[in-house]
Amino acid sequence: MRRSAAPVTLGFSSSCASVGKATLSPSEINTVTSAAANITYQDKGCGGVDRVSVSISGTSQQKQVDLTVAAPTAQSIEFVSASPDKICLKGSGCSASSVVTFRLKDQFANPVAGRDVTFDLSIFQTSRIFLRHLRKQTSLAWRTSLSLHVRPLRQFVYGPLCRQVRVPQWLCPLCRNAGYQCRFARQSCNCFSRSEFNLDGFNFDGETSAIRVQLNDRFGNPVPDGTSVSFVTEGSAVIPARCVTTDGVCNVNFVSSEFRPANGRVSVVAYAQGEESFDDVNGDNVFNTGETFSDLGEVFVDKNEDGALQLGSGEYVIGDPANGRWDGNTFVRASRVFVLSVSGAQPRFTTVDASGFCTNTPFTGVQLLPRPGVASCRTSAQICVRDANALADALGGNPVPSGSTVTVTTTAKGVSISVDNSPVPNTLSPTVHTIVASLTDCAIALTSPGVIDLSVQMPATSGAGTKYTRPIGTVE
Ligand SMILES: [Ca+2]
Ligand SMILES: [Ca+2]
Ligand SMILES: [Ca+2]
Ligand SMILES: [Ca+2]
Repeated sequence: MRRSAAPVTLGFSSSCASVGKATLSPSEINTVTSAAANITYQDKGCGGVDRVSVSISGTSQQKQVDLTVAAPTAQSIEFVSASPDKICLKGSGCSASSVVTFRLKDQFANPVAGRDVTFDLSIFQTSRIFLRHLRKQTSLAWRTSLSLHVRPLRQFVYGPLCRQVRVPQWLCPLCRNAGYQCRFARQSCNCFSRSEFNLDGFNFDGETSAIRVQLNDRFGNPVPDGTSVSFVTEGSAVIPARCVTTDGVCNVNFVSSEFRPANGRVSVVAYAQGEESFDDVNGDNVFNTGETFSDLGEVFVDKNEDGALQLGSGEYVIGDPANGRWDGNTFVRASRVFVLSVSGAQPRFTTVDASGFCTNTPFTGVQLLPRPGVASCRTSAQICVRDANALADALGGNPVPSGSTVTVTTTAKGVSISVDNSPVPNTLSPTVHTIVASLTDCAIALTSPGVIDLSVQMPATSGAGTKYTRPIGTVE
């Protein structure tokens, strides 16, 4: 530009500067008294050829120069979105694929278009999760996206694997929800365990039995953290009545209190959202028509322990009747019985049948007759110990509280006497105990006969616990 006779104002602009991909500094020079006007051009991801214009203010005088700017360097990749933001195994109740979008950025945080982006999912790619596109070019919107698919394969653990294989953070929220399954069908599941079966709870409030519930998915792996488990009890209380899992497990307590069923037997059911288990005959990890499955019906508290729902007796909790179809979104459940054992009254003693089971026949006494000689210097008898709750007989009766100790003594001389199965274990049934009388010296007869006393020491739930002693026979 020729030198001007008088000061003028020059304005500078460029295509890239107008969209923020370059700066011109200064963009205007007010007074030009020298032959040249200098400005600084700074690239901010322009790329290609940028036309820089200079014009004299108030005139139509204008000049352009084309500046070749090196293409921007992609410096970072930014996660934009995943839609949907959760993927599941096919048939697990949500989409099995998701479109994940990224933005490629240069050193000035400007989007970079027209570049190939390669995606890699490490071990997921060929086995468990795969990508529809391994390479895509960023679009004019400077974005690229890929489809992420879950392929159900054996032994795939979404959550834990996400952590194990160092999948980028953005993927982890996707890798949840493999469907829940607690293996109730074969009744072999340890989903619902409790620390005490027969609590000293009929006479005392606040006796607790710790409940532990574990939920596994169809691969036997923990369900996602935060899975909610609800409890409904026939009597006493489960505190809290709901818990959420961590590593597939949550814990609550069964606590003795009113209401107490007259027979002391309290059914508790735990339930959670889940799927019906199935026999995966073809090994593809999804349910296929023709595969056998557990067709779950309503969730109910089986108050009378008959294994069936009686709608009229308040057993119903939630859910629909069995429908003959496999359901991927229903309620899995497990139930257990807790016994509120009586410790405030004399236990009952009944006989034991030839198979070793308790009968309801009162124990009327036994004569133990140990005699010198190998065969007979030792003799035994069995007795059934049950709590004072006679109403429980129809259901097999109630045991005394776990932890109760059973002991025998005798006034006979020249003999020792013992009883087994003490302390009373966790059980839902009355306990069978074998009383053994052995001559002190197998070659020497009893010095004198005597009475056998059997004692049941109740647990020290409140104070020392009551000790009940009764004669049950003689050693002669
Ligand atoms: Ca299958
Ligand atoms: Ca069903
Ligand atoms: Ca029932
Ligand atoms: Ca009951």
